[in-house]
Amino acid sequence: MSKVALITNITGQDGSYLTELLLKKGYKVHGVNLHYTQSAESVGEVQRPHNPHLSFHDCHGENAQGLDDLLATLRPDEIYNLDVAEPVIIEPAFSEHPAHGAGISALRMLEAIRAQGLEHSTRYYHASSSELCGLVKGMTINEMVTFNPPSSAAVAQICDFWAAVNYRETFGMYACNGILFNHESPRRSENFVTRKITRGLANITQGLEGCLYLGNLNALRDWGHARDYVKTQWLMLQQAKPEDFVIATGVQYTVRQFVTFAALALGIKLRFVGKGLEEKGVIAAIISPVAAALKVGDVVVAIDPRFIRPEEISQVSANPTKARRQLGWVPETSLRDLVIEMVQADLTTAKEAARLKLYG
Ligand code: GDR
Repeated sequence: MSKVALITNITGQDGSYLTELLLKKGYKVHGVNLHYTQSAESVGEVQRPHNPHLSFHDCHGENAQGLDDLLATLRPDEIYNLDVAEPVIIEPAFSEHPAHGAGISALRMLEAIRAQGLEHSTRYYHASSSELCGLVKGMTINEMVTFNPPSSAAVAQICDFWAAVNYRETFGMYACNGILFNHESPRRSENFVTRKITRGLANITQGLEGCLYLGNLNALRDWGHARDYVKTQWLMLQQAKPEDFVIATGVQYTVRQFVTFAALALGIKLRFVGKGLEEKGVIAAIISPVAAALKVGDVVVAIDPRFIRPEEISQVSANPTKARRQLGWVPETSLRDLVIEMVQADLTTAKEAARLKLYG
């Protein structure tokens, strides 16, 4: 008998990769979007509704009865709640909206599991993130960290995190949290800096944009590939007992380094000149014909203060030892390969857009 999995936010980046992983493992996968706030593109296998092992359900989190009915019908072996409050604090005015109802959906899901008498048969995964750790400056994050949420969305995520812990300890449920550090891919939304960079630079090489405007180039992040990270979500539900895990590569890079790697993947050697708001990324050499539209000395990266966050989490490093030891997980994709994959995907799109512009 195939196992049955229910995935919330199935059309997001992680939902789509997790769906592909579970389908390969022979699961029957059911998708539901509890909120419709996420703008991430619908991708991969999730775009192919004809797959007989993949079904979609329309069930808003606010409609608790709908969720109860769904669980009663499906009786899923595993639930992956990827319905996270996304902060995306680019400008302060945007920082409030993502918190709406985020914590409630975790509690509703856990309560719905109990209401259907599934608390000892259904395993529950919750997608927490390093955003919870917030402004823990100069410290390495492991599973023992004290949270310090830096945004309303992170406060909502804390509610989700403790809901899973509480139901595990109070009702003996198999519920666990993955504290995932930044994980990216060609399916990442452009609200995040990695995709903004790869798409922006790819567009620049094709003459579709002139300059990429960014915020804090010194910000440090631990970036992994989303495809690698969803494997840990599955692994967490296959253990003898439920626990929470920090998932990261353990290595940090600056935004400036990510830009440099992305430019190199497009055949451009960048040189950064100037300081603070005046810093610019200038083309020092063109080493591949991809960037033929450009010339040495062109400014392709500049700072726009609107993208500088009022409070920056810049020094949070991760310790993923527990995941390596207990889950046997190590990230398979290097940052270099992640950057190349993202750049190649965006370059293909940019070339097509440039062709349409030329002939369309
Ligand atoms: P983050 O991701 O906030 O870490 O949250 P994001 O890619 O948005 O920012 C990473 C760093 O880049 C700096 N930055 C910019 N960021 C954006 N978005 N746009 C810019 O122009 C820009 N310029 C510089 C930011 O200041 C920041 O330091 C992600 C999300 O997935 C969260 O949900 C998750 O909790 C954490 O990762 C782990």
